[in-house]
Amino acid sequence: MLQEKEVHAAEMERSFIAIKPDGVQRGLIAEIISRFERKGFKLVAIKIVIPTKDFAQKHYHDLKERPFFNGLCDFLSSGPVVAMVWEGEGVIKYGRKLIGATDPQKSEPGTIRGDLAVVVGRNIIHGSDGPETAKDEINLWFKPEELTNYSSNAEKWIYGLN
Ligand code: IDP
Ligand code: MG
Repeated sequence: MLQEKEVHAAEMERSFIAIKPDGVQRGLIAEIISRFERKGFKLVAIKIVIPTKDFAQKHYHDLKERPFFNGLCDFLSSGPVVAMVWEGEGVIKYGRKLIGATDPQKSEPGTIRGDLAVVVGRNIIHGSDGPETAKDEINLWFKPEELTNYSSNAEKWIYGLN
């Protein structure tokens, strides 16, 4: 029989979150990380990279038919990106809530894009939109050995575990 803590660990979900080149250049790394951290999500991988255009095209492959695809991939590969994996209950769906709507004009105040961005082409952050894309994106950006597994002391207070 699994202990409560083991059940909890097995239920933990992971999302790929990236601060795009505009967020990095505007000095918003700490602000964005802080919002995920204060919520109670756990950072399990992080690195700063300048993706190639080919890599950006892989990341956004679902959008290759869209008219903005080329500009989007040029933009993502134009400078450093902070690539992260965040872990926590419901982190994929709730991470998207923290981020806000794709178009910052439609993002609610209080969200990252609502508070910190103005136009859709420079919306500062990426977040996985579902469990399958989260898995694919984590595998694209990170090697398995770059992902950490650890428990934090805060977890028992965040989740109410004994
Ligand atoms: P998401 O980032 O909220 O998941 P997607 O529809 O997956 O939104 O689009 C990926 C990225 O493509 C957006 O974050 C935004 O940077 C860019 N994008 C989406 N729609 C447009 C558009 O109409 N014009 C320019 N860029 C766009
Ligand atoms: Mg998307």
